[in-house]
Amino acid sequence: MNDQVALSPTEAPAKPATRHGELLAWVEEVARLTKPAAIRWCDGSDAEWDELSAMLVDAGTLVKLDESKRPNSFYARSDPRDVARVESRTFICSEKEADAGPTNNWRDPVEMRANMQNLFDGCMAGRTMYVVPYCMGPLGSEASVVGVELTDSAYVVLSMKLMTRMGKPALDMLGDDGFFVPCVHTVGMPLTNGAKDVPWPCSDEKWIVHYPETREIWSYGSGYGGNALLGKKCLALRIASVMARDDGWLAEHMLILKLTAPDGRVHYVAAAFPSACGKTNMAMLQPALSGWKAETVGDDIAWMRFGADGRLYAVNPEAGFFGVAPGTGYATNRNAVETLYANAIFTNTALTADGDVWWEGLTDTPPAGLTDWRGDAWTPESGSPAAHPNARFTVPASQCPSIASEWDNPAGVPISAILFGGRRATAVPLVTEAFDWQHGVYLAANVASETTAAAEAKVGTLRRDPFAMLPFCGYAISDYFEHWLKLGAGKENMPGIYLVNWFRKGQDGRYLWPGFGDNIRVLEWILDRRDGRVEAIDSPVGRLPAADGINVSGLDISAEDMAELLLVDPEVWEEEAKASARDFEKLGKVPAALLDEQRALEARLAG
Ligand code: GTP
Ligand code: SPV
Ligand code: MN
Repeated sequence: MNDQVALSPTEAPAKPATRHGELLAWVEEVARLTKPAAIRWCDGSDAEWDELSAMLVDAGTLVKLDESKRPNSFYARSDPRDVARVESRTFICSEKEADAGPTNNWRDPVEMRANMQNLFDGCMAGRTMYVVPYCMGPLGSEASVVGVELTDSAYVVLSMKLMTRMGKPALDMLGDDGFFVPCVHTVGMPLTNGAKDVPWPCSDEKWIVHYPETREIWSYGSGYGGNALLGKKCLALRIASVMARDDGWLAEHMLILKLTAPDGRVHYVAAAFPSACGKTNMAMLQPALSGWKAETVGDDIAWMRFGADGRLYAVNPEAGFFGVAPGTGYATNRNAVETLYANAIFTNTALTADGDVWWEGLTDTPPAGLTDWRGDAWTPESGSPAAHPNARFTVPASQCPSIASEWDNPAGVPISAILFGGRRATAVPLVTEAFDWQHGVYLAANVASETTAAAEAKVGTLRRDPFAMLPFCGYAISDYFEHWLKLGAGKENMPGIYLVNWFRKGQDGRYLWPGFGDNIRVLEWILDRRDGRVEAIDSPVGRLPAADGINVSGLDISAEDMAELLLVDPEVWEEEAKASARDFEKLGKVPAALLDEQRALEARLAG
């Protein structure tokens, strides 16, 4: 029998396939508030996907791509005002303001709840409320977390099917009384009095609201990924980071990569770079050095816990990739392009005349007859990009040609090295090894990056983004530093910590490092360090490769460029250290150990 029901709440009782009393009561309560025309329990089946995608094609939300070119794939154009995460509208509503810390927007939870009650009253009128059970992490694993998202967006339902373990298996895992994170999402455009729908409903008013203590999420007004797919940044990072603090683990904005050396040594690394700074690319890296093999475990989020052997093991809680499209091509990321052969949703790319998608960087020359992300005819003379810079693809991870066989293993993979990085045109060397765990935490706390199109703010200005978690830490960042310090203190088997920078530029404004597949050269050095096979040179900021430490065989790079990539300029670093000290003051009560590191850096620079 089919478990799906599409019934008006006023009609015969809906028949959800669960006897979870708390869940049933909560769904009813939210329906009473939001007043949808119907409730539908999603089972995650292919039949459900077919039905909802056909419905969205009829509604004009999705365009079906040419079945012979890209089977079972769809294209969406968002409202131009709904293209990225809205950090200014993201709130952490902890009971105490100090627990949200100075880098999060805080509101009193009591006031916020009242505000949400008003805002959500009748917000789903004329729409279906979908009940979307999903699991972050492998099904059946004790370390996984079940969420249930109530949403009035079928686009969100389809995206959740690609990005998570969604539907019946998640509901089954929940049982009759399991824990789940309640997540309520609306596009914030009720269809009252028979109002006509639009292809991409959303609201000018946006609220992305988290209650960390009670592990709840409410999201209003946006259909964009990070604002609307609540399992991702809201649950797997903001709420999970709080759970991780409470229970002694880590929820991080990190890719997970498996590397096999030519001699068969296997290492796993995790890497945190801010949004649109290269995680997906590194997760799918195609090694430029022969003999190396790279496989993908995760591209955006890592949950890390200690194993019985005292090592840190990482799990990718997601089941799909929500990746930046522009810049993704055969030359930079062949694995991503090949992952996208079918069963994908593309949002805000350009559409080709023959029913396929295109974006800057997919091919060198754009095909003729493109329609841009705004829906206008586009030519290279149009003066603006055909794809929005934050255009994204959504696709199952299992389709990736480089996916590692252990990618959905509940035990996770043991991490040898953790990399941090950002877009730094100046100052920061290609790679720096932390002296020890505490120094590594200091380096990570000082990650800064030139901003990208993944969030609403201006692109290209340098901002401090500790651990690449600034927009995603669900509690006070100073407490988060403390958590990291404690977690590694006195432990022998901790991963090494490395600061990397693929984005250093020369005087002439060009990137000094080729990046992408050539990043294996840096990874080789890092893993050789882990295996005690290569020396490093102490500098005031950390340990660096020797002048000839990075394997550049087969690479066309001048000795001058290489020297500049590894340069630690004392004058520049005097300024860097001052900036770090200034920024620490903005981060709340930074742990004493990091202030010690700050003074130690200043002392080494004064030398
Ligand atoms: P989120 O999904 O927003 O968290 O981003 P991400 O960190 O996964 O970023 P992604 O890998 O999608 O990279 C975004 C942009 O960085 C793309 O335009 C890439 O072309 C560019 N990029 C990635 N790796 C490199 C690199 O090694 N060198 C240079 N120069 N650019 C890179
Ligand atoms: C990011 O912005 O870091 C992303 C995309 O990975 S989103 O899920 O929208 O946050
Ligand atoms: Mn991300």
